[in-house]
Amino acid sequence: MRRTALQTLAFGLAALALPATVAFAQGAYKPEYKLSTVVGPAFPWGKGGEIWADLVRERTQGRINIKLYPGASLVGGDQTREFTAVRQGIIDLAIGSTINWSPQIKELNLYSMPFLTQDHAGIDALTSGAVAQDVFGLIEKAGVVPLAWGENGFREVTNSKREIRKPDDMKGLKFRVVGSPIFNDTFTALGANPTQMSWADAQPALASGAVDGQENPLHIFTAAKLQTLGQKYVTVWGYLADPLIFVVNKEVWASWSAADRDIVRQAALDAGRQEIALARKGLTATDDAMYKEVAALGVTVTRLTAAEKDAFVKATRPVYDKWAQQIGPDLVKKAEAAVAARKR
Ligand code: X2X
Repeated sequence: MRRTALQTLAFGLAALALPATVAFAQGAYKPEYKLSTVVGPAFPWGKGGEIWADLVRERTQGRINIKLYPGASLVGGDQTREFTAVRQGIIDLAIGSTINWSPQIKELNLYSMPFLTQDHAGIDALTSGAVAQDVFGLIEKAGVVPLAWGENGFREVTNSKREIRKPDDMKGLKFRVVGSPIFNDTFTALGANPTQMSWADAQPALASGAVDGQENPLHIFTAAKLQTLGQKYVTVWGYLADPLIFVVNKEVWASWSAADRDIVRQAALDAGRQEIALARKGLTATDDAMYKEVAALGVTVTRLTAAEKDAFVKATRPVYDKWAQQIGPDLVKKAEAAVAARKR
């Protein structure tokens, strides 16, 4: 029996649909996708993770179900192993600090160069345009899909012993620092004794007095209640702010439909914007409520004059120059130009 034109068309369509079905089976969606962050939703960073997960769940009608794993718990709290775990697929998605991923991508140390920029406009200049494009290119080359930027925030130095106004005040103090060697260099240049440990280990070390101080954004200070761990002195020196990067494992990314990938990317951009606003709340020229909030906890908050800050800039300049070579002079020059041209 001869087929009608309509039957031929229907047969053809069914045949076309077949490879699509196979492709769908290959890219089967998991019931749950694991999202890693270092801190939870009580902090802007973790809140950003919650917002991202919620937006994706809503906009995909539950097709993509993201669960937040704070405390870098998927890598046993060792935040410096997070990036590798994303690459390997142990972690599906992450919002990671440039500091924590620097051991794998040395160029991310750019954001840890002391006093490269000291204001939000400068950070915006380093997370957009040519610099951001280079950095995302490096992350992609390392085998992970970068989607959007967030921000941990300007990191201020705190301790239990005394007010810090000049580099000399740091002499002999023990500081917990994060997992990239540039922090050892910076604190050593200032005459302090740095010791590297994870955030999970930092809190007991502060509580027991094994270390005298640490450095972190004030939103981390208040949410983690560092004043209850003996931290009585905060110096606002704004020597660097670690941006956060929203990423997805490559295979997971490839397993999603193009429409779902668009949703996940847009949700990361939206969550990133909201997260940055939370991270800057109370820390701007027009709203400095956060400094008062910290002072109200009985903490001495020291805001340096430009001349006082300059002493720290000078003392850390050799570290800056050394790391500019390691990071790559071209990228550093691009970053300096972007900061100089920033819109204020
Ligand atoms: O460990 C820290 O200090 C923290 C929470 O700020 C980071 O993960 C970079």
